[in-house]
Amino acid sequence: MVTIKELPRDEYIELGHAACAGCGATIAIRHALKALGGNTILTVPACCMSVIQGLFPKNALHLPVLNTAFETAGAAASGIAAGLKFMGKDKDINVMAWAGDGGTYDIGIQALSGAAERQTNFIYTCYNNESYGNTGQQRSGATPYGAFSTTTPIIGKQEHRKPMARIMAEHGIPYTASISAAYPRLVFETYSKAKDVVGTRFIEVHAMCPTGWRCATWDSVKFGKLAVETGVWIMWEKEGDEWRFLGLSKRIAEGKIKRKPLMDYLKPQGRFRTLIKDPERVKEFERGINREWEILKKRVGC
Ligand SMILES: Cc1ncc(C[n+]2csc(CCOP(=O)(O)OP(=O)(O)O)c2C)c(N)n1
Ligand code: SF4
Repeated sequence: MVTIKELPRDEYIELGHAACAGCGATIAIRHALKALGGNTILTVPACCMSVIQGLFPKNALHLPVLNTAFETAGAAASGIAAGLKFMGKDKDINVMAWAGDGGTYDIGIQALSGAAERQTNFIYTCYNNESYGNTGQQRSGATPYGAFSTTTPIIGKQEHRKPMARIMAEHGIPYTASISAAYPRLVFETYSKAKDVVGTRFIEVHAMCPTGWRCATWDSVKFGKLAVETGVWIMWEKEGDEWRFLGLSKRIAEGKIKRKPLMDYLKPQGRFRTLIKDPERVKEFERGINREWEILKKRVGC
């Protein structure tokens, strides 16, 4: 694993961006861009990242950015990739779509799935803060079972989240990863690897969002890590036909460490305030997580 000292000093997102304190998406893009470098064109659909960039004419990103409509990240990135190919520049310039979970799991899945099926040459990042953050924390297909949002019943979401990264892996694309912004060195390594792959690459980054998760900004990284330590968020990659667990999730899968108690993660977050009062619903939350572990273990072959 790369050491902190070995990380490139180049910064492509400047201080003074407009994210909330403790925003995981910002940690993730900082380290993803350190890996991809300056020869990168970004496309960003409507989401927190459209705001994080700053207000025109200022921009915290040192890269060309095509800000686009909510549902179009996959289509916009396909257009940029086609243009670069026509100009013979597709080998020198990375194309990356950077979209939220609403723009990926829900409204953007059609354009993304089409682009993946065509094996379009680009990286698609879904930074998953588990709600529609930019418009005030509405529920998305990524919001966990039992979490409160402004469009769920007071007792929280009634459905389990969609396994988006697994759905993308099953498209047969050459690279898929599920990682967390709480581990920036792994973010850097994942994008360094994805950079050299040709074709559609899908990376989902679990992105801590203290505003939506209703937790302390200074504990943001702690909660990102707790999601992995309790097994709620699973880190893995699929390279070619090979599935692998990553980081701490690998050690959990191999039985080298035990998952921390689920309540360590749920209890301090305001969005789970009503869920934790109902033991049956906590069990249902856990059932959903265990189901995903079992499916992934079969894919990995352990
Ligand atoms: C067609 C359409 N519907 C609704 C909106 C309003 N809108 C802008 S950003 C956003 C939420 C984006 O959520 P997500 O993709 O999860 O990213 P986040 O804001 O959480 O970063 C919505 C609903 C829009 N721009 N276009
Ligand atoms: S609402 Fe969440 S994802 Fe959006 S800028 Fe704030 S912390 Fe980041």
